[in-house]
Amino acid sequence: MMRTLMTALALGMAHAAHAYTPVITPNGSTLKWEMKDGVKVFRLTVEPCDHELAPGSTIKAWCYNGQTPGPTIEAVEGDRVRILVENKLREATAVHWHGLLLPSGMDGVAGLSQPAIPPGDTFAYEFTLKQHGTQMYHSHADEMVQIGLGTMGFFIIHPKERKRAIDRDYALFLNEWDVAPGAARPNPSEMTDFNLFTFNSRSFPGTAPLGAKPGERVRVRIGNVSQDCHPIHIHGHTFKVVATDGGDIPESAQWPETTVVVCPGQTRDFEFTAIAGDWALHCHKRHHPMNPMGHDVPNMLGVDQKGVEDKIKKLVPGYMAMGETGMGEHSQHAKHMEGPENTLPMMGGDGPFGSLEMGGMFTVMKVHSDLPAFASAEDYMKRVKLPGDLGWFKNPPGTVASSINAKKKAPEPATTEKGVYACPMHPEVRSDKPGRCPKCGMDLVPERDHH
Ligand SMILES: [Cu+2]
Repeated sequence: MMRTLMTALALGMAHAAHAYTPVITPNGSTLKWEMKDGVKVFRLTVEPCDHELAPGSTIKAWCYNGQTPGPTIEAVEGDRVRILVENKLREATAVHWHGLLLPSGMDGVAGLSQPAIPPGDTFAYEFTLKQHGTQMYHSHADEMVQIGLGTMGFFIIHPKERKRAIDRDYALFLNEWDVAPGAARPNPSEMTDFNLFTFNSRSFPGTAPLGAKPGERVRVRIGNVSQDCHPIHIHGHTFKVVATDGGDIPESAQWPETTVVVCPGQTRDFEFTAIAGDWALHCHKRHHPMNPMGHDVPNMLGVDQKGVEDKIKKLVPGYMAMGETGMGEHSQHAKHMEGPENTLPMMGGDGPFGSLEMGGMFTVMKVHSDLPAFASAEDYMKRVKLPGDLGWFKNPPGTVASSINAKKKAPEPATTEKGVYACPMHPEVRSDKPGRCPKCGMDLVPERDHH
């Protein structure tokens, strides 16, 4: 508790009164509430909205408060909450509080636990939070269509007192969509064949990075109400899954992982100590860090297409024979070949060393010692929106893979990260050579090893 408060102060969080580190929902927001007679009152409006998946592609989704995922509800165990849900759809709805322990009549299943909320009406849900953890909310009326179009969000309940403080707390909602190239309306009838995969309803290169400083304790919460299980993988770290939507996992039952499978209807929280670098964080199914146009393409690997291109160009102007040496060239797709309007290229974003041949469920965990200070979670969500935000890691000299052929050797970046050794207890103490921490006398360890 004390350390959390101190962390909140150290981070310059505006609400130092929080007994917890506020959750950041990258590319999303946190739902504001008003205190009325000891009850935290939240307001959700379900309505159609235009939602940008990434620059260049906007879909017609169904949203809470104009966004998908809806704003993250954040509260504390023991709170009494009232959530007013206004229905601005043209069909009935209901909101289910997924994983919450509450009275049956507040569970939000239209027809089972309550009458559906008709268009134009507002229903009040009210209950006391009897647990803590990463829970979700989503539509529970015409589920296939309403959830398929984006009606989902996080419901995060902090414990009254956290046993182990966390410095950074992030939440990523998984979803997948079927949007025909050139179209804007996701097809909610699709069962298996999706072509857009998202973190917080954003596809790379539209995803905001997650930031931390070396040595900080980071929690990442993953929620999923899509059609598939997603193995979420982070590079350069090992982590422990510390909680599920059912509650905390006792420390004796946690084991190290680098990938956690999150299936529909599940949440998983994992924690790790941040190690300096720019680290990929993505779904490990090969088609999920990928955008449309990677779909149903004929396999041209190793096929000699000489002559074919010229012949087809006479019939289809602008035709390009692709795929002979691989599909990496698709990352340049948007630059040299027009796709249908409102369609993301199959892959491609700019990284510090060139084109990043990724799309979909892909983002970057940026662990930088010079990470800027943020006034609040809201401040982070406003300022950090795209992969290039927060800059790129300055690699220490001699730590970047490069050609062994002197002639082709790429020059190393001119600037280098200062300090490769850090104190295990005081991550702010950093040095470019081994030594002792002036604060506690412990040996400084290479940053990679100080878990
Ligand atoms: Cu996946």
